[in-house]
Amino acid sequence: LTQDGLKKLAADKAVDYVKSGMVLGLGTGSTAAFVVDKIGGLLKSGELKDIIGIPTSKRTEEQARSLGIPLTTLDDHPLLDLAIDGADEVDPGLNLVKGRGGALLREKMVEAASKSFVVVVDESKLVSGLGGSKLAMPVEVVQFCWKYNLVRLQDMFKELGCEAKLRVNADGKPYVTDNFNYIVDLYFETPIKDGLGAGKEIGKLEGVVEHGLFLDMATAVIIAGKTGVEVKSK
Ligand code: DER
Repeated sequence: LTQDGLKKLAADKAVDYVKSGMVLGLGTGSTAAFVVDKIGGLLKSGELKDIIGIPTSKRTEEQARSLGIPLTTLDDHPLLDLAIDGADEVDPGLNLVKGRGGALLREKMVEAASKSFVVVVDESKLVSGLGGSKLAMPVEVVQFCWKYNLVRLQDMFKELGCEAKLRVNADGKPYVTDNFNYIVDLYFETPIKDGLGAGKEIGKLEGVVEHGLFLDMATAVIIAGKTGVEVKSK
């Protein structure tokens, strides 16, 4: 099975948790896109009814709209039944790194407002410690003096061999999130030991809007691997 095949397998399993009448958080990224596709199909076939979705990004909103999934917002539905989304890293305690797709702020707002939050990943996302993939741990920062905050973030984690980079588009211009902010990506040599502490410290920095550590938020993680699909829950 290709990685996409595994993502689709995890996505299909997650949709079993969706019941008619639910208010759903719709995730962002390639795995979440399979979930949104499947929900659209079940609504069309009538197997699912009375679903209303809250998208976690403009691109998920567009995908959901094109599938005819009725949409709402946190303003009108501050409590959701279930959110389903992908992740970039999953540690043994089901803590996550998310945000490489740039949607971390809206994802965290929606997923924190959901009674259940089911994560869908292929086995390549499993890590022993957060930051362990040596890939980006994103932090959303205001555009104003973004460099000042990039330096403060890099210094904060210098013992972990952290390197901070402003996320840019292919044309070299800064990536701008749906919320008109920038993203500073943190790359760690050594994984983060105390995720809770790290999250708290990052959150204290004035001008930092949100970070990609989703700690103690997932209620279940669906992992698709060579040997099949496994569900890990809290
Ligand atoms: O950016 C995000 O948070 C995405 O959900 C990401 O974590 C997973 O994206 P993928 O399913 O395309 O790997």
